[in-house]
Amino acid sequence: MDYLLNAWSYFATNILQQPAFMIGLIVMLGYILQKKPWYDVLAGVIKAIVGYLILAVGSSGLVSNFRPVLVGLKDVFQIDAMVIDPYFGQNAVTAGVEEVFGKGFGDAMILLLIAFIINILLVRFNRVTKLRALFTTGHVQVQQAATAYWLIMFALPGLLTRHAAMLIVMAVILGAYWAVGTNLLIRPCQEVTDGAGFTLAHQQMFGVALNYWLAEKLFGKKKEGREVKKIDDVELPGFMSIFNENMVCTSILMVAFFGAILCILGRNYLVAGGFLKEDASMVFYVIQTCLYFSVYLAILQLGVRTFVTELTASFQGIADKLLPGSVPGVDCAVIFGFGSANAVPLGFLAGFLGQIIAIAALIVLKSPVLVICGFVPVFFDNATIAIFANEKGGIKAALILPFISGLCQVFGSAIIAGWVGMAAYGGYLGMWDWAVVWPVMTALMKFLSYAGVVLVAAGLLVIPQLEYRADREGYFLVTEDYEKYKKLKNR
Ligand code: ASC
Repeated sequence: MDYLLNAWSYFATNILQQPAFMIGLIVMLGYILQKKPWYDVLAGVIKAIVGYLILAVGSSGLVSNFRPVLVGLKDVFQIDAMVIDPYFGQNAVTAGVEEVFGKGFGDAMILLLIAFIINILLVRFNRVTKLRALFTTGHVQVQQAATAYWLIMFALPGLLTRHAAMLIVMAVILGAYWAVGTNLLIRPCQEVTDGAGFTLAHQQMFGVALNYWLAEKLFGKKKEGREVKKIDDVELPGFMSIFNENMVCTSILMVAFFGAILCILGRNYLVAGGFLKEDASMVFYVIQTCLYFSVYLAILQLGVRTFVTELTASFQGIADKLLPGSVPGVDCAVIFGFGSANAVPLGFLAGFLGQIIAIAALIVLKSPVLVICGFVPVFFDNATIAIFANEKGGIKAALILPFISGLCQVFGSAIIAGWVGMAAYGGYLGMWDWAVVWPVMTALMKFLSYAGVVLVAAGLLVIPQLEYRADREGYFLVTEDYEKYKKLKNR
């Protein structure tokens, strides 16, 4: 038994939680199942791992460059607030779970394993479950397992003494959330990428699905046949046309907006915090810091290009032999390599504005829980939502929907983290699904107890059934043969 546990823990820490190696393993398995020669397998695995590591350099560069700036607002204005950010959320769980529930953090990792197995089983039996996607984004799974662990213990205190039952309930809910959320985004991803063959496995899956639908309903093609104006259709006149180029647009917007925040933080703060050298020029520091945004974004997109083709080509082996009709779910940043590149900075800034207004409202209303924007929700959620919203509803949707999402992230997180007691430990996950969907699920379980658990699990699992019923012909075709699917839909 010990031997098995050690092997599992080695696999979990080094592969399952490290998306680069997880993707490498999937590519290896996929190509071996396709009986490719060993050197093709090796080359594919290397490109997949290196590509993913490049993506990670881009995304963690963005986070480490901008997170201190946002968190600094808390110090400068001396507000006692929690930060909405997955890493702060995870720290809060590690710091508080023992004190609040008398339980260690170790179980959260066993939860991760069981939930992952449930995801695989749900996809294996997809003719019944109608679920087609595997969640592969390990670092996000760790953060989610930790938060779900807290939320469900809070909702069902009766389970605290029944260890096995507790883990099973948690794993069923989390595994169903992974399988249903990734599945919801299969068609939107196929449409935005023109059939690249992946879906997103991240923290705003329900948020993207809802906003994609809203974008079409509220901003989509009108009956009169008026075309939707997408971001790339906007022809800017005169000097403004430089904004049509993504790198220029991103850089100018960031210097204007983040530059303003850096100036509000002030030279003294930046020097004391070790960000700026005593004798360095503030002007050039601000310009350089803001331009790094474009740098990391470019790196991130290079990473996406490097690994996505390997992943989706090799996954065919898994879809043919092990999990028929399935697709891999990947990090939301992968979508930044598709759709309109300018949706990324625009969605981010619109969401940021929404968050700032929501935070101001919390302060004015004297909310007992105050919130500070975390970079990860404000950027990765809202930029992703904007790409999808732009596809269906054009530029208006790409600005308005992320703005509303910013409000949801702050208000939703303040309510749930205050209620379950995580705010006291300084952080909450804060991404869209965890600010909107999980609070609703937690409330159902808290108020209805076990009936709530059944309701939540059934509510999740019925979603793919409804999707299937809405489009029996196209449902499996959209992953199995996208060109045929397009013909069927007359695109
Ligand atoms: C998250 C998280 C990150 C980012 C990254 C985006 O939720 O924990 O590090 O988003 O996955 O690429």
